[in-house]
Amino acid sequence: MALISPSRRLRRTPFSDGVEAAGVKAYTVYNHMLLPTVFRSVQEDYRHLKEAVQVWDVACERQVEVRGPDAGRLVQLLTPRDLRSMQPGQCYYIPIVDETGGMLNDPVAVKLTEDRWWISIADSDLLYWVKGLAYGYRLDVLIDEPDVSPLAVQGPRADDLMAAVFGEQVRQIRFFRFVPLSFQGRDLVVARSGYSKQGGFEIYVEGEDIGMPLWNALMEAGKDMDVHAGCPNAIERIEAGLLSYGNDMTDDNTPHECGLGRFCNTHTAIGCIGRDALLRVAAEGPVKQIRAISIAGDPVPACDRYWPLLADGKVVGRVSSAAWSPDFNTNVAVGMVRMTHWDEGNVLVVETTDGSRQATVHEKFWI
Ligand code: THG
Repeated sequence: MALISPSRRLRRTPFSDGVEAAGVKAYTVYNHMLLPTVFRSVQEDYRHLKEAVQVWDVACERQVEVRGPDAGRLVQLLTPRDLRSMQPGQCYYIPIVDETGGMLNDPVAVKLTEDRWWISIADSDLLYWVKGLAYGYRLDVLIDEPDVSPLAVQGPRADDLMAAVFGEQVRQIRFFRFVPLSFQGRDLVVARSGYSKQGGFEIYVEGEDIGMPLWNALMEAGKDMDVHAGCPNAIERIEAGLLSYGNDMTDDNTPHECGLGRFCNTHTAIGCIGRDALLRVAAEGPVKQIRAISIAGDPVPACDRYWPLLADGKVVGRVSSAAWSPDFNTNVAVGMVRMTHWDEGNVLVVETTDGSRQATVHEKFWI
């Protein structure tokens, strides 16, 4: 593919200088911002992520900050996940739906205090929907995109690296919890979370001026831990079944179709905009759903359009993401499959960009 022209619209991040110095080889665009996709090669990055520790510029996971007395009420309008038991210091993965139950985003919600939340968004312009609801419902809230840029530290040695920079207390942080920790005299939110299954943290870097100082401190402290710049890895995230909004699902899909029913409490999520629509679809159950798919043969090309899934020559689904997995010695993929063909072991045909292959449906992802 040709190169993408840089411009101001395609935003740099507080860590871009470090990313470039580390030899980034490719970017994608996410929330109108640069997101690295390759450093050494996708396969070398994958191996290193599973064996060492990486620092990821995920500043493109922008925050929608909701602040004010109606903040909690507004966040509950957005999601069918019941937020009543959520405490300050917790993060929740929340599907966000429109009035039809269609997915608008699948962010991580960060509850800072009762009346201050961050919604750490996937790739869609959620800010406008949130602002529109606040205005339409005349809520007492302020909504903006603050100067907050997540930096992820992921991999089996993440605890050691984070302890070297932030102190031993990082080891006590529980999954999807956060604590404020000091770096150069500034308190930063540090959560145990991240877009991989290798373990690690996300630092919500508040103030772009400390972006490079923190990046450099992590690289320096990690010298004897084989630290390297990394990024969300296409292979690992498919093995893990971590979904990518805009790729694997859109506003055409309900959370149930996405396999996110476990993050919905639609009966008790009073206020949720899509509640009535979701109660109807949840009663019937979805007729298609996200599945892990293995694709036979040599490594497949990048999946940059839907690949039809066929049974007896008829379309019964589509593949939306795929990659060669060195650890499982097969192509791993994410697909949406009709109910008639979604059972474990079902054998289908996938029409990839370079020809038809055998595809097998699985009920569980690989890791
Ligand atoms: N971290 C933060 N913001 C984000 C992402 C992130 N914004 C964009 C994108 N990623 C949002 N999508 C996801 C998808 C999956 C998860 C988090 C964000 C995730 N899922 C785990 C799982 O499904 O196993 C755990 C969910 C849970 O148990 O609550 O982590 O990565 N800040």
